[in-house]
Amino acid sequence: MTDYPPISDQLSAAAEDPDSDVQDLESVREEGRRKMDWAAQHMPILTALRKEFEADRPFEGERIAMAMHVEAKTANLVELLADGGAEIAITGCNPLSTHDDVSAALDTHEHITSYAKRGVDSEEYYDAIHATLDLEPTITVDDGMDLVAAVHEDYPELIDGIVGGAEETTTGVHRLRAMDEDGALEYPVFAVNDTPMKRLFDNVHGTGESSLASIAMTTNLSWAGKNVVVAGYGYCGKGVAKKAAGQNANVIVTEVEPRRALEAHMEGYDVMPMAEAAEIGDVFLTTTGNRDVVVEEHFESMKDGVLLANAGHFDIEVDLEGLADLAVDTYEARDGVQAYELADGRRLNVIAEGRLVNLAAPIALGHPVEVMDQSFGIQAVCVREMVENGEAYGPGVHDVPDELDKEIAEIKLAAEDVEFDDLTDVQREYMGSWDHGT
Ligand code: RBV
Repeated sequence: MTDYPPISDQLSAAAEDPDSDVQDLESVREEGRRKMDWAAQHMPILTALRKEFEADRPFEGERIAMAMHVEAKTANLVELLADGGAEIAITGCNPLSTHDDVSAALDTHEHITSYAKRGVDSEEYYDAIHATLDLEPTITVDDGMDLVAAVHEDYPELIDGIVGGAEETTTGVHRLRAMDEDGALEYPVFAVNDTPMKRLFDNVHGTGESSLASIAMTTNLSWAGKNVVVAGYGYCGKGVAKKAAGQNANVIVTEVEPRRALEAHMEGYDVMPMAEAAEIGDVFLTTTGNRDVVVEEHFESMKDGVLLANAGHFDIEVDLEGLADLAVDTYEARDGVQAYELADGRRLNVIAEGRLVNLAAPIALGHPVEVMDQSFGIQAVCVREMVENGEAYGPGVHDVPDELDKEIAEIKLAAEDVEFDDLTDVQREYMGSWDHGT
């Protein structure tokens, strides 16, 4: 058992401290609820699933531990699962992405305990992860795999009671697959990230729009005419590049994978090594999921005033330790912007401490509501599938059944009043045959 307190206790204690600017808990919760209601108004998929889950109560008796970005859209997913019968303990999956008011609003629900708090240090972050596991979950829902890691490393005795899990993001799926290859993953986990309904929308449009919006709002700077260096041309990089080009930036892509480099080239972007891009870039945005993408040799050739931001999962894509070593001075240039001044006077500006810029910047709101409705719709039906058919899946990473992905697409199309065609019997037979040649 851990004794890490839920957000309500943390905020109540803070509100009593005369030096703190935390308001009374009731007002904080009301603001959180207001944000949730706004998001819910634009989440037709979760709204449709709510009707189903409230009627069927598919999660009755289940205990779900979750580590996700605790903000308004995620909160609607959490309540959906709770109102479908589950008992839930949730914490953040990034030290800076939690909205405390939303976390507090969630924590009022009879069947939800939220430990998420913004600005926690590394020890508190992991204490909160462990606190969710006190629930002895039957299901885990992760964004980045920190929960699965904590279960396997610190609480292996829980594994027998866990039916399965679901993973939200590219980096989490990547880590899970590495774990699976090592034979170390001991329960089934759905790769939610890899479904078309998630990755083609959330990773591309969500990351693109929200990263650029966060940077613009944090800096009050324009994209037009800037050289924007996008590191990595995966789904997230594609979105960032496309949206930056749409804002009249000159997009430069760096890649390590030849086909992706070629794809970016054929899309009309400049492709070059980071060492060259470093000399001409105005904004650097990493989306690789790897580490040490922008490092000392690059800092040394950058222009004065550049912006450095990360839209990949962890804060290791820009080598901040190396940058700190190089700097003669650092200071907060704006809320959410740390300036590193080098010996020759150049200032390199790091946004949101090199953490997920679309979620961790002070004014960040995460991906747009509509794309998270899709991603969380998949999460919800994956949890339902694990509860209903978990025994059909052995330990390891599993693709989400295509039928579930299509179910979410159909709910969304119906909500948007979009009708689409169906194959005729003749067409269906033709597509299944091999003997109709020229
Ligand atoms: N993401 N969540 C939000 N709740 O506002 N925004 C983005 C939100 C998820 C997204 O699905 C991505 O895969 C993951 O965050 C990266 O941590």
